[in-house]
Amino acid sequence: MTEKQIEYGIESLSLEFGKEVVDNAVKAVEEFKVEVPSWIFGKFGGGRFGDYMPPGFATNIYEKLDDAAIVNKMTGVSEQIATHTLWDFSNDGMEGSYDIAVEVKNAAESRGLKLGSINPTYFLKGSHTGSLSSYNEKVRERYIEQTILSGKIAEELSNKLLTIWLPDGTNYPGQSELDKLTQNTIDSLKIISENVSKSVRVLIEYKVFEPGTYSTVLADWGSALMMAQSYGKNAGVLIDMGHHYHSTNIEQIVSRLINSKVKGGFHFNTRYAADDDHSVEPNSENARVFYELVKGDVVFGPNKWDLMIDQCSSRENRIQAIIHSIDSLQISLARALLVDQKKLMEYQKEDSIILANRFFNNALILADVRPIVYKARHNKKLPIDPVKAYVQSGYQDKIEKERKN
Ligand code: LRH
Ligand code: MN
Repeated sequence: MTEKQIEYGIESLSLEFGKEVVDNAVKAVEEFKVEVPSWIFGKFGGGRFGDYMPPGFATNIYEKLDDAAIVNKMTGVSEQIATHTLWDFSNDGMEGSYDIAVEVKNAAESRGLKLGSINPTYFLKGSHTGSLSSYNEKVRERYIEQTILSGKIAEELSNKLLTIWLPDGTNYPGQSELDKLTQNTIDSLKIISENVSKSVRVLIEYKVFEPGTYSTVLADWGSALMMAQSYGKNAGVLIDMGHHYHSTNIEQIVSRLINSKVKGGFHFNTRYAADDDHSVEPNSENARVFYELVKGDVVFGPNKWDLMIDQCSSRENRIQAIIHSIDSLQISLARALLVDQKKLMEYQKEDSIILANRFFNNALILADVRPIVYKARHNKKLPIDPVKAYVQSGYQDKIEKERKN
């Protein structure tokens, strides 16, 4: 889109939605930040179809930081990077190391990045009987230790955010007592909360199934909220877009948590089948989610939610995929900011259902907000189309030559 087209687009949107509303949306897109995961750039679990990796993938945390740095250079919004303790701060995938975390923090900062959420790793070797819920006391102790270390890293080396996702669950009825798994988890989290600084925010992530099939200890927002409340005031709930049954109204979960002033966070991605972790799509569901985040005033400011991307799908070019996700989130934010909430409320009060729905979708689905996103980038002297700019940057050729993989 040329500068002229962007100006025409802004003018047309201003005529329809109001100049102040559009200017405010441009400003919001300029200020928007989102965290990217280290694990999108490198090798992760193979699966039934072998472990194909696109050429040039990162082979260690330092190459992952190089890739995150080019994403931040192209988008200007992703200086914060999420890490996984046994993937990024460990030599053997069994024990996390504070000293390695210090090295990684320094390496991140030398690339204009900073450490974000710290994810203890509860799903590598030794987690087959579960982690914080395991019947095996030794196993629970090991994961409690790793979580306390991760809490120390979050407190002293990153943005004081610890995000906990447990793969814990069962595959057969009778395999484990369901209440015992819940109580073991509550007891483990209690020990953790007594040994991790209260200055550290803790977000509990739920997932409806996988790897557990018959049961999952943290299967829905309710079970995550229960654990957060038993952990303490500095805990909340982390919503991953791919962790729900189809037809689950995710934006309603967001509105409930905001309404109850529960601390929250997001792992954005897209799924078509199950927990696919694909690149974020600029679809109507994400626009409706951002409408609740904007209306709840948790995108910016003191009650800000922690907004992160969590994707790791195998076939596509990873760096293009994460830049595409950032673009889709900026588009979803701009759409949500075009909704005139006062006018919408008028339709709702007069019970004009279709008029309200059409008015809502006019902003969230039909409005072409690309001029708003492009103008924000232009104002920050950033590439108008960061995916295309990345392709033209020559970085991909460079890493494919250097990394020979
Ligand atoms: C679990 C999950 C969790 C991460 C992992 C990489 O499916 O969403 O957030 O720890 O992916
Ligand atoms: Mn996730």
